[in-house]
Amino acid sequence: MDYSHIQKPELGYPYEFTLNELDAAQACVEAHGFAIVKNVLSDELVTELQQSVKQVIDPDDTLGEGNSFTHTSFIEHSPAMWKLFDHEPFMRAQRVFCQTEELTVNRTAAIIRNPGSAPLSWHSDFCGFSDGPPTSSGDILNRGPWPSGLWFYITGSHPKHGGLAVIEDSHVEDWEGPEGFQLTPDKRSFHRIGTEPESYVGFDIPGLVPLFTEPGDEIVFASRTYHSAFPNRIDRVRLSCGIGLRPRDYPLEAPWPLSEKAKAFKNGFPEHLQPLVKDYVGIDVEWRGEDAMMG
Ligand SMILES: O=C(O)CCC(=O)C(=O)O
Ligand SMILES: [Fe+2]
Repeated sequence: MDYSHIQKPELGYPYEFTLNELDAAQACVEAHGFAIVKNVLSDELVTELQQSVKQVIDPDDTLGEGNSFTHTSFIEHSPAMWKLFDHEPFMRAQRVFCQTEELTVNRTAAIIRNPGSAPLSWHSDFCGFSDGPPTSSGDILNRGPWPSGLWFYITGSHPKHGGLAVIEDSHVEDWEGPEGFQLTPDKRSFHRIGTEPESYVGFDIPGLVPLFTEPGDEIVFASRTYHSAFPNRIDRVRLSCGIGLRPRDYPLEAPWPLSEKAKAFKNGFPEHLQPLVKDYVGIDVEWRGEDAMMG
C-alpha cells in the first residue's frame, strides 16, 4: 500500500505550536492526546543526532533493506543526545509537558527504519491498564502519567516515510477503541470487531491523524495515546530518537541492577546536569517479573 497520497489533515483545532505557545501545546495534549512543537532543535543538532543514530545503531550500514532497529538505551551511547539538556528551548518545553521543574531521564530510544520497512502495529506505550505486579521493564517505566511520546523524527515524519500516526482523543482513561474496533484484552491495542484480538496494522481508522513534521520538530503524545508508524516507502532511511522524562519526585524503583554501561553514562554525565540522571534507573528489556514467569 502506498501512502504518498495522504494529505496533512485540517482538524477542528490547532495542534502545531511554536516554542512561544507551549501552554497551548500542553492544553492540546490534555484535550486531544498529542501536539507538535515546531523548530525545537537547531539544524546543527538535527545533523549531529542523525549522525549519532546511524553511528550507534548501524555504523557499517549493514541493517539491510526493509529492516528496522530500535535502540532502547540510546542516551547511554550518544553524547550528541546529551546536548539537548543544554538546549534551553528543549528543556523549557519538557518542563511544560511533564508539568514540573524537576525532571529526570526516564527512558530513551532511537530507531532506524530502512526503506521498505513494514508498518508498526497500533499500540499504547502505557503499561498501567492492569494493577498486577510488574512483568516487564515497560511495567516499571511506562506506568505513570508523564508523556509516552517526546519524539524527534529527525528525517521528518510523513506517511510515505514511516511517519507517526496517532488517534486523536485516545488518551483518556475510559477510551474504548475507534468506532468499529474494540480493545484487545490487555488494552494495549485494538482490533476490528468480529476479528481475532490481535494488534491492528492499517491506516483506515476513524480518528487517525497522520503527523507531518520537519526534522527539528518535536512530537508529543500523552501517556496512553494510541499510535502507529507508517511503512517507509521512500528511498531514504527514517531516523528518530526521543528522550522520555518523568517528574523527579515520582517514586520509581527498578528491580534490575544498573548495568555497567548505565553506570558509566551517569558517572560521565556533566556535573551541572547530574540532577537529571541522579534517579535514572536504566533499562533491562530482558527483565521479567515472577507473574510473567508463571504465566
Ligand atoms: O517507530 C515509530 O515511529 C514509533 C515507535 C513506537 O511507537 C515505539 O517504539 O513504541
Ligand atoms: Fe510506541
